[in-house]
Amino acid sequence: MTTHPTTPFDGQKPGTSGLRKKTKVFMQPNFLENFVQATFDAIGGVTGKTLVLGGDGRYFGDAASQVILKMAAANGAARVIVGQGAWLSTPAASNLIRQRGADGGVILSASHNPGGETEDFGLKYNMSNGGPAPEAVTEAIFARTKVITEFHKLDAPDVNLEMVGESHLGAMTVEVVDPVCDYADLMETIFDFKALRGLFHEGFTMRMDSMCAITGPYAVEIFENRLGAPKGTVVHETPLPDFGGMHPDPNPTWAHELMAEMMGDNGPDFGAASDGDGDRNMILGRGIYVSPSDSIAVLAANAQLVPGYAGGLKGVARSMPTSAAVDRVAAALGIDCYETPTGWKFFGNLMDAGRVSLCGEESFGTGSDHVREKDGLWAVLMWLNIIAARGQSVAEIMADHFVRFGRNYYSRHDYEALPTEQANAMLGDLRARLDTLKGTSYQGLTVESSDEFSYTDPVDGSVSAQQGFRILFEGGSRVVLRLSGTGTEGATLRVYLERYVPGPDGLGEDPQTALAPIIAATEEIVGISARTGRQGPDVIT
Ligand code: VG1
Ligand code: CO
Repeated sequence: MTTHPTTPFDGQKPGTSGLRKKTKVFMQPNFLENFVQATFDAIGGVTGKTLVLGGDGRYFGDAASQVILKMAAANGAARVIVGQGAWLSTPAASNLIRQRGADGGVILSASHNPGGETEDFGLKYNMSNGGPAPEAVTEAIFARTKVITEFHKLDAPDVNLEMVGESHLGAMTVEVVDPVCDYADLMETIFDFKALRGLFHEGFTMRMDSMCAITGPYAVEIFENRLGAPKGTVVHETPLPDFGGMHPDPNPTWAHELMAEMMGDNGPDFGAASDGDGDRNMILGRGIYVSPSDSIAVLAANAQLVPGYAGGLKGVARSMPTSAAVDRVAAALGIDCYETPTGWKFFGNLMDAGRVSLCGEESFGTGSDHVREKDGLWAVLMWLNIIAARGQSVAEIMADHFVRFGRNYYSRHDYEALPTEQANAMLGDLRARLDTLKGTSYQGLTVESSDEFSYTDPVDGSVSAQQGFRILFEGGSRVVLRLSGTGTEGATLRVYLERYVPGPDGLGEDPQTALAPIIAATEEIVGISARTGRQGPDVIT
């Protein structure tokens, strides 16, 4: 018997990046099975198809992999390529799908959300281009979860995923592969590994904090084994089911150990951290933090120094809440710059159509068309390659960049786990008043325009509405507000603040100070503290 009756679960709606729930929700009988079957059904079945499977090593990933393998077999899949130990970073999974010409892939991760039995789990389906399923597909999956009556699962013993090699599950081949090798090889085709080896040989120092998540094995292989950085360059390098209790979100709040080392006396030349599934990155120099919105701008401005982009960039794209720093670089380079909704799934069409080479999000996500996911270690290697080519420190590169392009002071304020109704009411009120804001002034700032962002994909014409509120002030400052689509508790309000200073004066301020008038104006307009009773944000990046 491979067909099992089931009944729908509420709330299996994929968010910004797949379905994320408390691990115990996923562990309920049939919850995972329903979602996987709905996914298979929504993509037209998996008969005869090849899939890639892997995840970030978090709790329940191995058990979930066994379920998915048995379901793929019962649904007629021809082959599933699995990372050894059910491990694959998100960018490595994207690469494997593309390299092996697979029909799609299942990534088991809740990314930057903590892991463990009492924390979060997640599942995401990627398409044959290696990128996250677009909205039309995630909506079809959700629709299917609401009417599901049965799923298919083979009754068979677990597959050994600890050893590289092939085995069979019914008529399906299970191919266990080294999760690191192909990805590391891909990096060698993009970057000047010889120059990077030279950099470390000359005594350049680096700290890479893998936060007990999936990038550890990749970072050790690339930086220590292939590039010759000293042992110990990578810390928290062993992926653990609960990430060792760390919150694998590479930002100053959660990567505080690394921050302390980089800001302290005698810190390394360069520092970086990555998230649970390896698609995010934080970049630091000795004594300096690089805002992710600035990072994508610097990478775009210097990309031609990197072998993989020596021919120039096709174009760039950023998510709407990301600062306009990269727009200025694109204008200087004479290339297109696209503005998309939050979430990497919106970049895929632009990359497939050959319109953009680099993409970035303010949330520590940068990547390029080498895969169809954002890629944390790729960003680290981009920075290293640029440092090697320019022979300058991170601080020097940043200072040069601001002098040349001006500075987009930027910060994101997160209010986590707000009561959902309260957050919805607050933004609902803002929506109702949005048209009346134009011309009104707050803290000396006059509203130039305000709207709710709606995106029309320039490649396939699909429309994604209600993607965040934008309030633009005269002089180029702005605030953006939206609710997170990756949280698992209540509602998380994200407030994105930006102010442009052309220079040459005023380029060295503290961002929170530079943004203080916009923060105060936002409070006057939206009343976040007044309505939620919160004194301030939970996380500032
Ligand atoms: C957040 C970020 C978004 C990112 C998404 C997935 O989404 O803001 O930029 O693409 O996480 O990243 P939200 O809806 O919570 O704001 V990952 O590394 O968690 O897959
Ligand atoms: Co991630």
